[in-house]
Order: sequence, then C-alpha cells, then structure tokens
Amino acid sequence: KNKDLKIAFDDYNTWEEIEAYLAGLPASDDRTSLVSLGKTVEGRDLWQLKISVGAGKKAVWIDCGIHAREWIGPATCLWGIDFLLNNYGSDEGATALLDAYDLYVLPVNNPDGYAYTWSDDRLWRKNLAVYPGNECVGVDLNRNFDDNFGGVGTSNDSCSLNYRGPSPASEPETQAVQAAITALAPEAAALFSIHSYRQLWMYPYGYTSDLPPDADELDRISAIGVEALTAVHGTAYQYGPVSTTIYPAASTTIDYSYALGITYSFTLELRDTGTYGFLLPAIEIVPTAEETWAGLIAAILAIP
Ligand code: ING
Ligand code: ZN
Repeated sequence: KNKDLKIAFDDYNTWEEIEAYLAGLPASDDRTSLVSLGKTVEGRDLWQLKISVGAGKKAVWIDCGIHAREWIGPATCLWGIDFLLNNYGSDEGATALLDAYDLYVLPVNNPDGYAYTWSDDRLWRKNLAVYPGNECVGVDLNRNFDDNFGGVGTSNDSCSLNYRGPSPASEPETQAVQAAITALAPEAAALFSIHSYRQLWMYPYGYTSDLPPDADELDRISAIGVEALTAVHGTAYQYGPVSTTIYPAASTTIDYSYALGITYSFTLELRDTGTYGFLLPAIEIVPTAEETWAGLIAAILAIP
C-alpha cells in the first residue's frame, strides 16, 4: 500500500487517509455531500457523508468507529460507501437501497481515539477527554448519551473502559451526534451503529432487560438481516436485544435514537468471535464488508 494518503478498501486506513478520501468525494461525485457534525476534543471533524440519488427520500443513518480499536467498523463503512457509489444502477441491492433512501454515513465517530490507536495504543476504546481530577483519560462515548445516563453497564471510574463521563452528553462527540440524530429523526427510517466484535445483530434496549414496544418487529427485521448476511460467506450471527444478547449497557447510541422515535435502531457487532477480536486481519475486511452490507440492505429493504 503506498503511503501518500491513498485510501484502500481492502486495508485499514489512517485517519488522515480517511479524511482525505471523504474530502475529495463531493468534487468527483455529485451524489455525495460532506458535512462536519462538529469537532472532537482534539479538534478533529466528525465527517458525515450523505449519499443521495434524488430528493424527497427517507433517511438511513449508519455510524462506525465510536470505539477506537474496532477498526473493522470504519473499514466496513468506507467499503460500503465505495460499493454503493460504484454499483448504483448495476447491483440490485445498491440500486434499490439508494432509490428508496438517502444514506448518512459517519465512518469514524471517534476520530481522536482512532488516530490514537495508530499512534500510541492499538487497543484504546474511549475518546481522549481530559478532566482535571480524573485519574485516567477518556470517556466511553457509547455510555455518554443523554438516555438513562448513569444506568447499568456504565462506570463513574475514569479508568474504566465503560467510564460514562461526568454528565449526560458531556463529550463534544456525543453532543454533535445527538444533535445530528435529533435533526434527522423526523425523516429517519433506520439507524445502525456498527461495533466489533462478536457477530451479533441487536436492537434496544441496553438499559433494561424489559423489551421495547417494537420488539417483535425489530426481531423480524433482525432475522432478515442475519439471514442475508450469513448467506454471503456462512458467517454465523446471533440476534436479540442488547441487554440479553451481549450485556446490559445504558446511555448508548441506539437507546437514544429509539427513544427519539427511530423505531428501526440496531447495533451490530461485526467479525470475529474472538480468534483475532479487535485485531481482525486485513484479509477479512472485504468479506466482512460484503456480508455486512448484504445484511444491512436486506434489512432496510424489509422495513415497511
Ligand atoms: N460493544 C458494545 C459496547 O458499547 C453495545 C455493545 C452496543 C452495547 C450498543 C449497547 C449498545 O459495549 C462493544 N464491543 O463495544
Ligand atoms: Zn464498540
């Protein structure tokens, strides 16, 4: 791979490479537009790419990389952008998806943390917030949302991987994402928040083991997504509510979006089941992205 800020869809990319790729897209492809949802603690932009082939469509939100070390997430978001742009009009799924929906893709929800996993600590998870009086650096952004803040699966210990931060939406990354989700909610048909690893397809709630009002419907759509995903390379997935499928966790992206009225709110844990874990080899990027996008497209197209 050459090192002059060149994106590679079959390899992991630095933050600078990702940013350069996204920045260059709108000039070369008029179906795309790029906005910064806001700035991170260290001043990086939260770039969100909109893909739209025509006006008046409902929206689908996809975020990747809220946790820094989960590199397969950003790689899968970027592969999907490239896939949709190159295959709209030829691939049946890509065409049907973009004919029905505008896509809003946030490939790296935590760019400070992501950059830090390249420069300093490959297994960093949180953002890079520094609070006077805190022993450790970083807030778990997926415990910082303004929904049941302080609930199960969150910690008030700054050194915990699940440190929730000092207050609801204390982090600039959370504030920017909450504002963008809120603004999009009236037109949003679905939201997907992409993590790794464990091969799980999940829906709310994380904050309680009580089932959400739409559990049956979310279970139905999850089954469709998983079936399409598994059909590509045989990868086995489990599905169900967050709290009972992985573990209880409050103040997360999808409990927030579900509470705002985005019924079809899902979170995926991509490959693998632990052989490599967060250190998923680059050779698995393309197959992971292929199966994930097959699942996403099937699920989205099954939404009534
Ligand atoms: N897993 C997620 C986490 O934040 C999750 C699981 C996702 C919980 C969405 C609640 C809501 O802990 C990883 N691997 O980060
Ligand atoms: Zn995660």
